[in-house]
Amino acid sequence: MANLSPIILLLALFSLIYGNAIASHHVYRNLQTQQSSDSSSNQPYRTAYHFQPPKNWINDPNGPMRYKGLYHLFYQYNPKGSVWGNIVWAHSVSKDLVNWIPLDAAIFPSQPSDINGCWSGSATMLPGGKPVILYTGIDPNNHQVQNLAFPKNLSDPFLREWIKSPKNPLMAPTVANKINSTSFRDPTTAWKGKDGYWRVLIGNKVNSVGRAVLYKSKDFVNWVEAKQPLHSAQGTGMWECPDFFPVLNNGPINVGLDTSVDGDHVRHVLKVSLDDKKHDYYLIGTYDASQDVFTPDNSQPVLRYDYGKYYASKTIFDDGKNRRVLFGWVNESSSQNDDIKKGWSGIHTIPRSIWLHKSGKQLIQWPVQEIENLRVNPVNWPTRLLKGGELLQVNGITAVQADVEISFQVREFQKAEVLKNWADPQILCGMKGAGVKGGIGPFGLLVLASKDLQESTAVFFRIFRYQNKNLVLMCSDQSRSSLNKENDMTPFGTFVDVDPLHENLSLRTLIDHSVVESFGGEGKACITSRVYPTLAINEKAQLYAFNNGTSSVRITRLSAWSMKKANINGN
Ligand code: DQQ
Repeated sequence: MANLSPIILLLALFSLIYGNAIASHHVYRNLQTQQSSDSSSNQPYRTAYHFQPPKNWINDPNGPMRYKGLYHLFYQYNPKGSVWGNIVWAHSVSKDLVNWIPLDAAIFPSQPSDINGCWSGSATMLPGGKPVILYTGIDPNNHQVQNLAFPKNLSDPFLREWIKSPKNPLMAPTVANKINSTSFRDPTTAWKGKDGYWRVLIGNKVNSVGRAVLYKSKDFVNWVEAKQPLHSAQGTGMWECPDFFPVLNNGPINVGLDTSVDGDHVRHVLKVSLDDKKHDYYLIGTYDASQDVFTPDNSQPVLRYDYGKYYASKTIFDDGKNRRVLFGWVNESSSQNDDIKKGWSGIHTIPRSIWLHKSGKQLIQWPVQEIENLRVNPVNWPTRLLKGGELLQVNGITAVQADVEISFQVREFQKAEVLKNWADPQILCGMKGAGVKGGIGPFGLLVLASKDLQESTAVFFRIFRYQNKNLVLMCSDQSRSSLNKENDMTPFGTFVDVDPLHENLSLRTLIDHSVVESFGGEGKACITSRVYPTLAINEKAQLYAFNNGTSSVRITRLSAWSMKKANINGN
């Protein structure tokens, strides 16, 4: 019962405040060990438990792998500034996917085939547990080509030094293959067929047709393009950072498969990062290994990993815990000028376990269990009713750095607003923000809120009646997250495939200074937002549960924790 201090505001007051608005090696040595001046007073937006280097620009996660009990994360990094450019593979290692040890850059321009940049790629474990990396190099003509690198010393668990194949590039655009030299990048982890050939996908486009070009090799050095791409889709534009992996059909939750596993018990996932939209889409389908064709259940990519800010992700099979883990990049929503001023740009999400939902229709994502080791000072509420117009403060936690799980039982279904015509959920979230009173909902959390609610980010549900069914909308509405209107504060949203008549509606939100990572319906829908409050910073940030509908809902669970700082950069 402790820590439950209700502040009951009249709906009118709530609406008044909140409503209406809706090079050479030594150049790259020690590049990560220099600390930025990131004391929380002058850097309120640096995160405490999300992955980010001390300074400068980062983007895509590259070549994640597990080797000799250590997780390796490489990532696209600009050693010289906080905007994209001069791209190398920076490198960190971890025992638990939460705390990281920074190492020197692993791959940086050093041969003609990558002299203008070392772009994204993936690691593959060869027989005998030998890791190799395939990555895109930018050659002297600014052509995108694929290169191979392997560890200098396999007995070093840190895999500090990487040697490049003298045969690079191994795959290149030529007059004969007619591949567009500026749209040919981001090799996947390779998988091995029963015929003993390795296969790898390279992202590509021909006019507006996005393609996953397939290459095959017996020895990982000599690669031959297959007659047809594994898959392609009209009108989708360039496919960046493809990822292709098997998932267990109807298997236990949180169990993953090695990338080369195939069989009747398996379905396959093809993820593509659509350059035109800057979102990660995935298709679930059937892989015919004899023909090397992937037939998705839906012809066009419609499902997204994350309906907020999230891109260029990549998975690995974690053989230590028998699970598949997803890494992704979250860009800033602030202006480039602000990024230059703060001296850094970009973070990664908390790594997520990923598996196929029992319906077979979608994937489920959940933060890796290890992140729970950062939880301290739990606050638990007893079951209670949250009436229409009620706002309850969650006391007793560090609201700027928290992990919150809340579940709602919906009642009074007759009060649901009727949705006559299908609408884009993101647009619906923009039209019907947290301040727009509804029937059932909006209800959820106000995070990173200032004392007077001038600033807050609302993560919430709203239930509609559509074609005689209950339709659950989930929004992450940052339109009032900051008094600084130069940030991109477009609200995000998606529908969640949960039937609130028979199930409680759950929401988990990871709050970390400038990132709000939310998981609705036990991982059926994810939305990541970047926010830059001016008032709700550090100890001034507050957390509330709210209901701005006319119907009351029952909070069946609220558990919240302060989160300790992770050790990410040796600090
Ligand atoms: N980022 C890399 C490319 C990739 C893009 C360059 C996706 O390899 O296509 O930094 O964010």
